[in-house]
Formats: sequence, structure tokens, C-alpha cells
Amino acid sequence: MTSITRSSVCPHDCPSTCALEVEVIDGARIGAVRGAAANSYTDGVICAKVSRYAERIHHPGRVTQPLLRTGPRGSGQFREITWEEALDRVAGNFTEVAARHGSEAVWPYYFAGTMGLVQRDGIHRLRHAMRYSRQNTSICSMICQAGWKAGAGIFTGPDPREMQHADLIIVWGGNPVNTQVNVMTHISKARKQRGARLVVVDPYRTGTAQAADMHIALRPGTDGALACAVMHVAFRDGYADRAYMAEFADTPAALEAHLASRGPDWASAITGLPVAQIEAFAKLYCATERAFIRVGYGFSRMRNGASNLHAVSCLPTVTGKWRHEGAGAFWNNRSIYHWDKTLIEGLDVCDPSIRLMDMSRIGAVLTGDRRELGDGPQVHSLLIQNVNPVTVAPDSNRVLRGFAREDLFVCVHEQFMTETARMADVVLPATMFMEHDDIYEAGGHSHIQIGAKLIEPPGTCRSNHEVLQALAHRLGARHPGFDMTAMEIIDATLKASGWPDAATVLERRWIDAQPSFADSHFLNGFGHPDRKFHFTADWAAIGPHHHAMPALPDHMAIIDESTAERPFRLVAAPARQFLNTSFTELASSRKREGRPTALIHPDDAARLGVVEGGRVRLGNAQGEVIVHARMFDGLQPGVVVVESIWPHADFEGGIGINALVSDDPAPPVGGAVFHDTAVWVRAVAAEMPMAAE
Ligand SMILES: Nc1nc2c(c(=O)[nH]1)N[C@H]1C(S)=C(S)[C@@H](COP(=O)(O)OP(=O)(O)OC[C@H]3O[C@@H](n4cnc5c(=O)[nH]c(N)nc54)[C@H](O)[C@@H]3O)O[C@H]1N2
Ligand SMILES: Nc1nc2c(c(=O)[nH]1)N[C@H]1C(S)=C(S)[C@@H](COP(=O)(O)OP(=O)(O)OC[C@H]3O[C@@H](n4cnc5c(=O)[nH]c(N)nc54)[C@H](O)[C@@H]3O)O[C@H]1N2
Ligand code: SF4
Ligand SMILES: [Mo]
Repeated sequence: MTSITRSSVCPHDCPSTCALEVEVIDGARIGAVRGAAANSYTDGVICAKVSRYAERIHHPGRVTQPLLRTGPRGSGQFREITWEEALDRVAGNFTEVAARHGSEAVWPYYFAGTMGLVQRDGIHRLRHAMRYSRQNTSICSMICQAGWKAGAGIFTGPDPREMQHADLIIVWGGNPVNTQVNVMTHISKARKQRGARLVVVDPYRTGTAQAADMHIALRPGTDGALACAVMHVAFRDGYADRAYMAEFADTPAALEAHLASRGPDWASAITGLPVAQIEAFAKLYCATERAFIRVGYGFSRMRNGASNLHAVSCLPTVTGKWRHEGAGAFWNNRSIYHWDKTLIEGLDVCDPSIRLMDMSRIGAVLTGDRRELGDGPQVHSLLIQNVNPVTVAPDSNRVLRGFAREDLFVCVHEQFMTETARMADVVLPATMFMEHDDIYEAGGHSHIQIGAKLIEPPGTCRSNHEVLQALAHRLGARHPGFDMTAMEIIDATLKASGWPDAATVLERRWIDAQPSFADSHFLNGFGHPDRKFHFTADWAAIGPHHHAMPALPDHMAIIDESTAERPFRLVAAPARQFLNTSFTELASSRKREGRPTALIHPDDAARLGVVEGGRVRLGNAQGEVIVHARMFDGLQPGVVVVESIWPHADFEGGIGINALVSDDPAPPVGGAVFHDTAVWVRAVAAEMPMAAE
């Protein structure tokens, strides 16, 4: 047996984009997977689920041959067919549907199951070349983007590695212990070396909150109110940096006047937090020069999420903290890479007049909602890569009704028989990241990396790029990108974007694209044309649904507020051992997660007759879900948490948590409101609690 260590990059949808060291055995199999110690962000640490990657890549359940549906849709009955037949069927359907209904009746649908730019985004090249319907890619970060852009105007910020130089770190609406473990690495350094304090703002006591010095367990969807109160205290108690604001902010006087009526008393009533805790938090923040706010995605998944995120991003501007090392706020670095994506995405053949539909509303799209379809044709054909919408998209019952349509043709290119693949007419087997070439940027740090193919895939798996090439050939789609290998596209894209070529990046292992201290701390100004940070958000410039949005930071009262009939606010936050629905196929991850579980406050449980381990039904107008209850006092009464995303099949009743989540698009540009749901909770009566698995 020979074993060598090769470099790779974690492709999963996680801001950490870890630099990996992979043991390759006999050139054919994967052994241990470790974090690269030499990468200053990864710092030798990766999450447990990826360290067990051999279990995923060599899993006996992988799809390895093209499959054709033979039974009723969703029955799981398929037979193996050749690639020739599979591709002919898919291309044949698309050609026929486009001829009969127009090209917009075909909807290529994708997301970030892999974050590699070539394999993830290449589907746009086929879309644009064929004039197929466009996709508003809203499901994950659209709401954050809108909120951050409104204030800072550009997607960068202080180097996340600077957290080690902070005296206070605030993890706001994120749970890095579960979702991006490397953040904890850098926080730990600050705590060890500087005695830094950690504050976590999260509706429930997550693993991250458990590790914190202060946990602010607010009601979901009320971060705008909390941020306003902190800024009110800054103005009230002399911590507002007026000189900084005079130079770097648009409307400080208007903000101060507006906040006068938004103090801790006002925020306490909205957030459910004690006034004393709000005061203590505000004081700690204001009085600490090196205060670093790590902005998570979680608190944006609300109808008022963009407004709340903007409010939080105002804090370091009011207090002038951006100027200091280890201080400011950081959400995402996507602006620093300045990619030229013409070749990857076929931007040169994109016609912006082609219909754009919201991916988070795929249930609405497939059931004929004219708000998405406009006056265009119904969607008759789907090509799906790197996403599992049957399980992950809002309003699962509607999504399932849409996928059940007999007149819909569905092609799913997948690694596993996901619940979406089960609904397909044709399933194509996909490679995993160590079986193809790709290039990666990082949202949560600043490195560009190439992950090269390390081993051959099982069976006849093909990469996304190869499938797109083969379909383009059959459909007559023309673009230079279809005639190049993935590595040729990587090389050309690097050069067109002003970076070193692929050979250089491979040799150096990564390029650190972090801007200078001055630029990332906005010492030369922010991303708007006036170079100022905007307290007064121009929502109309960001998206069409801006009418109800407050220009200045506020509590925007449009969340799915609890009522007498639906007295609980549900948060459906990510589980530690799964990554969205990836890793739900691993026995090891499933065992560690246990089973779908509702965390419920003991006072609520007592009132409802819910017992530890007992079954509870959660519901609203959209559906009902059954899970097991766990007593948990790390949240406010009236809040319930179900960690996700278990497949529907793991729920008694066969329908999972996203049945309860609404597909209302969040203002101003859309985005799914996964943690903004009011539900009722009932004990499932007259049945004995079942033992934990
Ligand atoms: N293990 C694991 N890792 C993952 C994922 C996964 O599913 N599992 N998913 C990946 C993906 S796609 C993404 S986008 C990232 C997301 O990673 P994060 O940025 O961590 O965002 P979320 O996971 O959506 O939610 C994080 C936290 O937000 C909290 N939250 C919910 N509502 C509110 C609120 O109103 N206010 C505040 N302050 N907090 C709130 C939730 O309780 C949760 O603890 O993680 C990635 N990493
Ligand atoms: N309840 C609830 N629902 C949520 C969320 C939540 O917090 N709570 N989070 C939401 C968020 S933030 C997101 S981003 C979405 C994510 O939802 P998804 O995008 O569906 O999640 P993933 O599991 O990351 O990836 C989807 C699929 O991509 C496949 N895949 C990976 N690499 C490749 C490849 O190279 N080629 C092909 N063809 N397939 C590949 C994987 O096998 C996997 O099945 O879920 C959303 N849904
Ligand atoms: S922390 Fe995120 S990027 Fe790093 S190995 Fe785990 S899933 Fe991949
Ligand atoms: Mo995401």
C-alpha cells in the first residue's frame, strides 16, 4: 500500500473553504483528511464531518450510473441506462419543450452543493446560450447581501484573522461551532492571548453561545431593535464618535434624532431581553476599542433580515471602531476577488430580458404562480445540479405538489439519491470534489485555491462541466467555455481576473487576496460613490420590494409574529453533523444527530403537557410536522428550535421542517425566511415517549 498526501480544498457551502491535506491511498482511495496547518486561516483545523470524508466519497449509496425512472414519480424505481441514452433523452426533451413552449419553459436550477466556480456556475453558460429562464439565486445570502450593501456598499471588511487581536468578539446571528469552526480557532487565540471576551447574540444557547462570556438570547427577528438600543446608548453616554461620523457617515444627525426614542426600554419590549442586559452589552461594546462583530447569516433569514443586518453593521460606524486593528464588522469577502466570469457563466451571451424566477419560490414556480411566471410559459423542464430543493426549499408541501406534476420533466445530476433525485425522470451520477478540478474563493477569509482531481470517480460519474459540455453539444449551444477543460477555464479565468495563472496558484497552494489594512478598514472610504457609510439605506436601489422598509435602522415589524393561535416562534437552524442535507447520508453523522428534535422551554413544555422525549406536533396554515421534544432552558419561552436539515423521510408523517417555512420573499430582493415562522405546538397525546435512538 502506498499513501501520499495531496492538497485539496473543501468545496462545501461553508464560509471557511478549508485548505485540506488528503491522504491518497494507492492512487485510488481517500484516507485521512486534515486541515492545512500552513494556511493561516484554516490553521490546521477542519470540522469533524469533513475529516470523515472517506465515508462520504466511498459510500456504497453513491449514484454511479445514469438512471431512468420506471415507476410512478417519487417511487424510487429506476433502471440503469447508458450516458448516451440519458443525455439524448434530456437534450431531446429540452429541444422539444423549447420548440413547443418557448425556451423559458426550461429552467436550469442550481445552488452551492459545490462552491467551485467552474462546476457550480457553469450551468449559467448553458442557460444563457440557450435562452433558458434565469434564476434569482436567493436561498442563502441574498438577504445578507442586501443588508450589508445598504450600509458599507462593498463586500469586504477587516481581515477575519484579526479577530485574534480583538478584546471583544461578538458573534451576531451565527453559530460557528456548527457552521464554520475556524472562526472559533481565531476567537480562541484572542481569548488565550488577550483575555478577550466573547458575546453571542442568538435566540438559543448554541454550542457557540455555551462557550461565550455573555449570551444574548433575544426573540428571533428583533436584532434591529437591539442594535438601535446599543447605538442609542452610544449617543446617550458619549461613546458616539462624532468626528469619525462627520468624515465617514452620511446622516449622523438624522440617526441620532431617530434613535432618541429607541433606547433599552423600547428594545426590551421587542427583544424580550432584560433592560439591564441590554445596558450591560451596550456598555461593554461601546467601551471596548477593539470590538469585532462577526456577522452571521442566521439572523438575516427573516422578513426584516436585511433591515436588521444593516442596523447591526451601523454599530462600528457610530462608535468609529472600524479604524482599529481587531475591530469593525465582517460578513463576507466576496468583493475582493474581482472575477471575470464571462467564460464560466457565458455572461457575453446573457440576455437580461429573459425571465428571472426566485429559486426560493420553486414551489410557487412549479405550481404555476403568475407572480413568478409573469406572462411567460409554465416550467416544463428542470435541469438540477448541486441542490436538493425538495428538502431544502421553503413550503415543502407546495414544492412536492410542484414536483409531482406529470407534465414536468426533471433531470437531477447528483452524488446521492436525494429526495429531489427521487422525483427525477433521469438521474445523472456526479463526481465529488476530489474527482474533478475546480477553483474556489472564500467568503469567510481571503484565499483563492485550486482543488485538483486526485482520484478517479466510481462507476461512470461525470463532473458538472462534462455534463454541460455534452448537453451543449446535443443542444447546439455554442460558447468557447464548452470547448475547454475545467483546468483551461480555471487558468483563463484567473488570468482574465488579474491573478496569477493556474500553475502558479497550484504551486503556491493559495493566493491571499486580503486587501490592505486601510482598504479593509475603510480608511479610504466605503463602497458607495460618496465613499460614506450609509445610515440612511437606499433600499430602492437594491431591490423592488422596498416599500415597507425603514431607511434608518429600526425594528421592522413585518415578521411572522406569534399570535394566540400560533404562540411559538420557530428557528430551523443548521445541525452540526450535517451541512444542509449533505452528510445526512452518513451513518456517523446521523448517529451523532440522533433524530429530528424540538428544543422547548421547560415552562412551555409543562403548560402543554410535553415531556422529555415525547412526541410533539408543530404546525401552521402550511402544514404539520412531528418531532421529539427536548427540554431546554437556553431560549426564551415562546421560542422553539428544530435543528436541520433532516430529510423528510426521517420525520414521522414523512414531511420535514421546511413544510412550516414560508416562501414569502424577504424585502427588498427576495430570500428565504427560514427562521421566521410562527407555529403552534401540541403534545401528541396518549402515546408513550419513545427512547432516544
Ligand atoms: N454543520 C453545518 N455547517 C454549515 C451548514 C449546515 O447546515 N451545517 N450550512 C452552511 C451554510 S449553507 C451556511 S449559509 C452557513 C450559515 O451559517 P450561520 O452564519 O451560522 O447561519 P445560520 O446557520 O443560518 O444560523 C446561525 C444562527 O443564527 C441564529 N438565529 C436565527 N434567527 C436569529 C435571529 O433572529 N437573531 C439572531 N441574532 N440569531 C438568529 C440561529 O439560532 C443559529 O444559531 O453555514 C454553513 N455551514
Ligand atoms: N430549515 C432550513 N432549511 C434551509 C436552511 C436552514 O438553515 N434551515 N439553510 C438554507 C441554506 S443557507 C442553503 S445554502 C440551502 C442549501 O441547500 P442545498 O444546496 O440543497 O444543500 P447542500 O447539501 O449544500 O447541497 C446540495 C446537493 O449538492 C450535491 N453536490 C455537491 N457537489 C456536487 C457536484 O459537484 N455536482 C453535483 N451535480 N452535485 C453536487 C450534494 O450531493 C447535495 O445533495 O438550504 C437552505 N435550507
Ligand atoms: S469547516 Fe466548512 S470548509 Fe472547513 S472542512 Fe468543514 S465544511 Fe469544509
Ligand atoms: Mo447557505
